[in-house]
Amino acid sequence: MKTEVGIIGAGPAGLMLARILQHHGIDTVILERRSRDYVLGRIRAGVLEQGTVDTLKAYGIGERLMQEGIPMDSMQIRWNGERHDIVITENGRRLTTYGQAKVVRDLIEQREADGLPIVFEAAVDRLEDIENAPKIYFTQDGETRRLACAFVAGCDGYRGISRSYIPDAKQKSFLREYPFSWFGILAEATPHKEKRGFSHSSRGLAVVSARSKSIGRLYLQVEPDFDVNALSDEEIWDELDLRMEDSSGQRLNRGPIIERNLARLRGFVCEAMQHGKLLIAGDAAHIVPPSGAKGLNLAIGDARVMAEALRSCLKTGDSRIFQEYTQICLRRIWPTVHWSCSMSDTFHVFPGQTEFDTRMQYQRLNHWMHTEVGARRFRASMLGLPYEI
Ligand code: FAS
Repeated sequence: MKTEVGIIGAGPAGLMLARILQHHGIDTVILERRSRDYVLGRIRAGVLEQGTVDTLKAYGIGERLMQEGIPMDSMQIRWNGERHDIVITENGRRLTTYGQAKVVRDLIEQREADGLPIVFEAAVDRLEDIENAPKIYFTQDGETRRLACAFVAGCDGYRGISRSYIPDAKQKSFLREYPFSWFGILAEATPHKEKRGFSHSSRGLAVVSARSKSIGRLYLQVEPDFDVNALSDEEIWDELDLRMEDSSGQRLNRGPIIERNLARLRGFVCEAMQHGKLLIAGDAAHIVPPSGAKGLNLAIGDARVMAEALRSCLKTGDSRIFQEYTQICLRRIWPTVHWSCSMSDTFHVFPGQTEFDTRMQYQRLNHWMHTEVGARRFRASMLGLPYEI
């Protein structure tokens, strides 16, 4: 097989990159190790920054997003049994709740409608000659096949293989593991208007959000290796109500829990995002704790820069953006990782945390909710940084 850009991974980064390159008339092949159903069934992110919404719309993937997306104009933050609201729209910019599974579905269905190749159940095993004439070797139906390309886009997530082909990736990688995980549930329960957002409680963080008008996405801070089947549905709702306690006395709307998963919390950045004709993007290069709801949004931001770097190389021979790819992406990655880690440091209860530590967390929450400069910082960070490209 031959193409201009070989893309490893059919997640948000790989699919968005392919869509933008298609717009510029650049051939791509996407190689995805999982099945189509598996990729479409993965429940992950859910909050889109305005920039992500605008990018999807700019490349013709906005129709269902406009119909089904739920605008999020304010957030509720709870701590010490009190609820505090903050408006998070600014100059027409806002957050939109629209599940990652729907973003991936829309991008895959559009690509298939355009008759463009996504090879599912094709696990990339190795890369060759990425300095000159890259070749991607992958296994499909037990056979090893080869894709020759001008450039390789490593969009294969945190556990993908592409980062390992960047010589200085190991020593330029920085990792922080948090001593807890997020136990996430999907529930057939209409999200309660007066009971949503983030809550800091002495029992640990809780997050209540919506995936649609009838499906709730809720999280509890748990031990790192928590057994997702340890609690009954009733016990989970009781724990969520305890942590979302405020003076209103209201409780969450309950319903059957249809999905349970566990996400480890870590912050990770690899400051080496390219080597030869290989560029990496998204979770292959960085991981943010989900507390900032930034993982998917950062992946889209990287895809925009990579698409422009490859377009200018392939269409005009100008390699300036290609050479600067890593630095341009890092200018958005580190501040976003910092914000997501600040949210994690503020809302979670850490092992051995003292009452003094808790009051420091209250102070930061107070600063964000009730000071002009703090609220501006909170709003700007939640809405996301502007794009350079
Ligand atoms: P992805 O991991 O989405 O995609 C990589 C793709 O590459 C996968 O489909 C994988 O199968 C494929 N692949 C890997 N190795 C391959 C190989 N050798 N050959 C071929 N294909 C290969 N982010 C938020 O913003 N908010 C959230 O609430 C949130 N919740 C999350 C919950 C969980 C459980 C997880 C795991 C992540 C969550 N995230 C969240 C982060 C998540 O949304 C990521 O940031 C996002 O998927 C990144 O997209 P990609 O970089 O495309 O990587």
